[in-house]
Parts: sequence; structure tokens; C-alpha cells
Amino acid sequence: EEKTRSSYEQKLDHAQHSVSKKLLEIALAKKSNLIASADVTTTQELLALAEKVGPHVIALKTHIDIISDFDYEKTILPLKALAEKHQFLLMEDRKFADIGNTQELQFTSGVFKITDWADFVTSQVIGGFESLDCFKNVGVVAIVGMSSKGALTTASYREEALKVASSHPNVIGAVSQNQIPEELLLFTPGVNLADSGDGKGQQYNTPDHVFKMLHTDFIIVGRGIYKSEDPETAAVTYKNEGWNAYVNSLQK
Ligand code: 5BU
Repeated sequence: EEKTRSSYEQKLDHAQHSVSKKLLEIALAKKSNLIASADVTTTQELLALAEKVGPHVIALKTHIDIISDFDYEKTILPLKALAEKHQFLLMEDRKFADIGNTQELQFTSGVFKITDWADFVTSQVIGGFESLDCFKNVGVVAIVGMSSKGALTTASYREEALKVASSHPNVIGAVSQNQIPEELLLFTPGVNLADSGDGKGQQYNTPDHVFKMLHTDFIIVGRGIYKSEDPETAAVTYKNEGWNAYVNSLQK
């Protein structure tokens, strides 16, 4: 809280992983630390959202298994084209949580073939260090703490999870609602300017809170953007709020 945080430039100087570098470069180029969570259920909605928010975000976070009409050619190919056009990365929020061999199959096979298109993925670290070895070609964001009420990610769990995350070369950062070591990028969901919860356990904070108190690097916003009447304007609002909160958090 009283300690100053590192800037994106400082983090870029020390970044080891190519995906960390890309995220930080896009953040600086767009003056954005916003990741939009595209929790929509059709290809059409997904692509329409990506087109609208694409210029304003550093990444689009997907739950690809909720797309009812998923088709690799019709869903992924145009999504990749939009990511290229608007210069954002694709973050698949798969939250892998199995032994290494099974995670490897889930990552490379099935209909989603996540390995072929995701720039980075989320994974639990509950399967231990070696369970993360299979994510060689992408960055991994380790789930360290969850935003929902009553989550079992206690302080002692988080401490152990951070040991795995900090020591694994595939890991670029973590999802958490607490501060984490500077060497990891911090991704924080549970961000909303209008609501404090969703009645289903989700708990929300403001961008100001998460930059000041957690020294987060990137905010993840779902319903605050895609449920808005005008998702593009909402994305611009969260982008500006997030960037101002980041700048203010440098000056403590
Ligand atoms: P929301 O609509 O802004 O509440 O969506 C938040 C997104 O972030 C949603 O896709 C969740 O699956 C995701 N999430 C989260 O909300 N909290 C967590 O601790 C983790 C992921 Br991990």
C-alpha cells in the first residue's frame, strides 16, 4: 500500500517471457491495462464484441467452451483475424486443474485445440509444478486467489501456489485478489464500476481499489462491458479508469 509499484516500462525491462513482453508493449502502446472478458455464448456475439472492444483492450479473455455454435473455422479463424487487426492477445480462461498428461490433452485436442490459437491460458496450480510443463508454447496465468465469496484460496494456499507460479518458466503471472511478487504480472477480475456483487458470489472492486491496494497490472472486466448497452463506450470508460488508476498508483 505505501510501497511504490513498478511501472510497465520497468516490468518490460525485466520481462523474460515473450507473452509478458507483448502484453506490456501493447499496454504501453494503447495506454490500456484492460482485458475484456467475452462471456457470451454465440460466435456472432463473440466476434461482434471483439470488433467493438478490440482497439481498446490488451487482450480478450474467452471461455471458449460456452460458445454453443463453436466451429474452429467460423469461430477461431475470424477471432484470430480480429486480434491481429486490433492488436490484442487471446487469453483462454480454461483454468486447467488436472494431472499434466490430461491437461496436455485438454490443451491440444478436442474441438477447441486451444494450443493452436490462445496466446496465454489460465491454469490452477493444484496439480503441482510439473502439471504446467505442457504449456510450453503459451504463457500461463496461475490461479492463486479467486474473487468469489468463500473461495478456498486461503493465505496458506496462496503462499504455496505462488511458490509454484514463481518458479515455473511457463508462468507469466497470476490471478489474485491480493498483492503478489513484482516478478509476476497480476491479473485481477471482479472489477465493476456499477455493482458490488452479482448475487451469485462474485465480489467486485473498482479499478482504483485494485491498482492502489493490490498493485494489479491488468484488470479483467466481463459484464461491466459486454452487458452494457454500448460495449465500445463501456470499454473506453474502463480503459481510461484503469489507466488513470495505474498512473495514480505510481505516485504513492
Ligand atoms: P464479470 O462479468 O466481470 O464478473 O466476469 C469476470 C470473469 O472473470 C469471468 O469470466 C470469470 O470466470 C473470471 N474470473 C473471476 O471472475 N474471478 C476469479 O477469481 C477468476 C476468474 Br480466477
